[in-house]
Formats: sequence, structure tokens, C-alpha cells
Amino acid sequence: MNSQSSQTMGQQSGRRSWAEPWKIKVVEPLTMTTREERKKALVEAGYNTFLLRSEDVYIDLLTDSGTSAMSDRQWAGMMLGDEAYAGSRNFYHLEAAIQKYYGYKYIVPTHQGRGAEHLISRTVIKPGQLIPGNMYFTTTRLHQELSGGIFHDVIIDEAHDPNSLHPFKGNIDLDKVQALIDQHGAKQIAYISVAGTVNMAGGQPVSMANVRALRALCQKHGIKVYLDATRMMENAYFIQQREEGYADRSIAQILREFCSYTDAAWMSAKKDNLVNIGGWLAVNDWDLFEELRNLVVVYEGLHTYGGLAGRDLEALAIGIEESAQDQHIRSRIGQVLYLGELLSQWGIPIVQPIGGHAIFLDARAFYPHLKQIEFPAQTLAAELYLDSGIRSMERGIASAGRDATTGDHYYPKLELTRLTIPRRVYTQAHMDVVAESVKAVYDARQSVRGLKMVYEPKYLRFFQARFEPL
Ligand code: PM9
Repeated sequence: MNSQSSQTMGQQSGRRSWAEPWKIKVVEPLTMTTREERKKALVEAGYNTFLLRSEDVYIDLLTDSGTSAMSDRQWAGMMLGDEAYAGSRNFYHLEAAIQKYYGYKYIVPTHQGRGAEHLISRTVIKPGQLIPGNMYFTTTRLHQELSGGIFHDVIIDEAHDPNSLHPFKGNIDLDKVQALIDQHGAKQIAYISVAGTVNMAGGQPVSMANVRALRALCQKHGIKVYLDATRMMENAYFIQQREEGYADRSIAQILREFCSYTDAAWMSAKKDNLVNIGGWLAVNDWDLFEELRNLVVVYEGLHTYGGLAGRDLEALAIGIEESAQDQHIRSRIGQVLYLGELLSQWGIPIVQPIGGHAIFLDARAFYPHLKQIEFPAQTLAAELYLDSGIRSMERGIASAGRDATTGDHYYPKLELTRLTIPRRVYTQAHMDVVAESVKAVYDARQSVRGLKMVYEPKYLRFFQARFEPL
């Protein structure tokens, strides 16, 4: 044995890896297609990965939303669904789980996140009011706008730079919030919209110090802080790993503290909470609760099911408990890091630091020869699918949509293609295959042309828009 390989062996024997805290009980076969078949499918889908049939996809990294694998306990819980129209026991299990892990007092279930966004936006936004937030999210901003609100981005500047290594790129810039208060007055601000982690910034976390300081500022001016808790478990992990004073605190403890600095939360339970469908609202104020509880019966269903079956409520209650386990979050984010570090080692441009739920490829750096209006991130998603059948999602100009008042395209600084990792679904070997395909697409980057949009729906255009090659 030469000295180099014995050294490597030595390092390896001292190594301590993470591994998934579960084993596989049921498997679902994947389909593999030829390049010709993928080309045909892509043309039929108008070069939009949302319009592909999942049967034509090999490794599906479109989203982490509703795509997680449920545990045997969750599936067992489904059999305990109490499908009573009113007062299902599963609702009370869910209520207790949210109260225990997130700490809010009153709960309203909804069919998914945007159902919750719809209700809270209609209830608390008066036309013309501003909603400062740490970067827009597509459905969140749309519901705020449909209620007459005007979104203002108050995230720190570093969030718009894919290469900035700031450990909490999701943080709110308190000076930007203060400037809005000074200019418009606190009454003109409906609430502060805080998301943890920040999806469109690359799954970047908010620090505890930041939300605590935001809370103090808002209390001074009588402004509410509302949390998009969709990926807060993952945010809690980054606080544990990166923020002084939290290394010995559990994910559950960190989550409770973070939520305690906010007045209410909405949730797409399809992410962190490990279910295929579901959402909720949770608030501390009784009057707000009463309004939401009344509105939910108009748009979603009775206040004890909110558009969900009893079995879904049970799976969700169990999912919350499982998602707050330190070992779960460590392996979940460990897998994202594994893929990101592989790509970084190969010099492939991705958003840094690596975030919680996905790797975001920097499509501007991939295709510097493409203008933003030639949809570089959409192009990259199409190229990746052609290469290997891996499905990703555009998070650039197509997702950003148009300014509601001027009708002009938004030109976001970040032009990204998202490789989103479903929870408890794929193995490390899948991640290797993904990394190798990204590398192949990167190596062939110079010959790539962009796309033009040939069909554009009015709302959330990225879901259904169609494209053609230039
Ligand atoms: N996020 C995602 O893939 C689902 C499709 S893209 C609109 O990232 C946040 C931070 C989200 C989110 C959905 C929602 C809406 C709210 N906030 O999809 O309606 O990431 O359950 O949640 C998606 P629902």
C-alpha cells in the first residue's frame, strides 16, 4: 500500500458520516427514456418542465412540495382517519402538534399553503397597504396583490448575490423596514412577511438575532410579524449549525423560540411537515382567529378539516413530530449538501452557501451569452431534462412574472434553476447521477441557444407558459 492510499484509509477510518435515520420498506420503479423520447416529450411540454408527464421523468427534482415519502407511522395513521364532517379527532391531534412544536394558540387547517395565504391576505390586508418581506415568493406575493397589497422586498442585499457567503442570507434589512415606516407610516404596513428559509434566494436561512431584532422594531411601531413557516424546520437547523449559542439546542427548541417572535404563521405542510397534501394557519390573536375560522368555511371547508380528509390531518400531525427530529433534519440537509459540494468541487456555479431544500444552479453563470429575456434558467432546465430525464424548475425571469401596475417583466437579479430534493425519497447514488448530468450539461454550455415565450397565462405564468427554441 503506498503512503497516499494508507493516509486516505486513515482519514476514512476516523470519519463519522451521517446516514438516513430510516430504511426502505416500499419502492417505486423509475422509468428511463431515450434522448429521442425526451426531445419529443419536451416539445409537447412547450419546453416547460411543469408540463411534462411524470412518467417521462427519471429523477424528479421539480419540487420538494408534496413529494416526500411518508413513514410507516404516517401510513398507519391514515387508517385511523376519522372522516366525520365536523370535529374529527384527527383535527385535535393536528391542533395539539402545531401548538406543541410551533407554539401558536389557534389553528385553522387549509388544503395547502396557498389556501392559507389566500385567507390571511384577504383578512389582514387593506387595499394600498404595503407588505415588506424577505424576498417575494410567487404564490405569497400574488395573494397579497390580489388583496390590494403592494409587496416590498426588504431582504439584505447579499441575498441577491449568488456568490455572497453570508451565513444568513434570508435576513431582513431592518434599515429598509425603518425607511418604509418613515416614508409611509406604520399604519400603511399590513404586516411584515418573514419566510424561513427563503425559497427564491436559494433556501437561505434567517438568524434568530435578526427575527428578535425585527420583533423589537415592529413592537415599537405596532406592526405584526407573520411567518411563512413552510421550511422553518430547515431554518432551525441552520441556526443550530451557524449561530452562536444554539449548537446545544434541539431543532424543536429553536423552532419554538423563533416562532415566539412572530404573531402568526401560514404553512405549506407539503414541505417540512412530510405530507403529500395539507396546509395550515396558526395565530395567537383570538379576533384574527375568529375571522379566519369564519372565512375558511367559505373557501376551504369546515374549520375542523379545511379541505383535507381526516386521514390527511392525521398524517400531518405525525409528520410534524417526525420533521422536528434532529436526526431527520441532519440527514435531509446532509443530502442537499452532498449534491452541492460535489457540484462545487467540479467548478459548477451554484448559489452559495448551499441552502436547505435544493441546489440552485446559477443560470447566468452557466450561459453568460444569453440575455435574461432569452430565459437562461428555463433553457438550463430543458437541457438537463434532455441530457438525462432529470426534472428541475426555473426560478428566474419566468417565475418572477410581471409588475402588477406597469405590466413589465420583472428582471430578478437571480436567474436560477432549482434541483429540489424531495424528503426521504432519493439515495446518494441518485445524487451522483444528478451531479454527473449537470456536469455534462455544463461542459456543453457554449453551444446552447435560449428560448422565447410563446404562451403566457395571466397568473403564476411559470406553471403553464410555453416556450420555443430561438
Ligand atoms: N412552494 C415550491 O416548489 C410549490 C410550487 S411553486 C409555487 O417551492 C413557500 C415558501 C413555498 C410554497 C410553495 C408556498 C405555497 C408558500 N410558501 O404549494 O400552495 O415554497 O402548498 O404552498 C412550491 P402550496
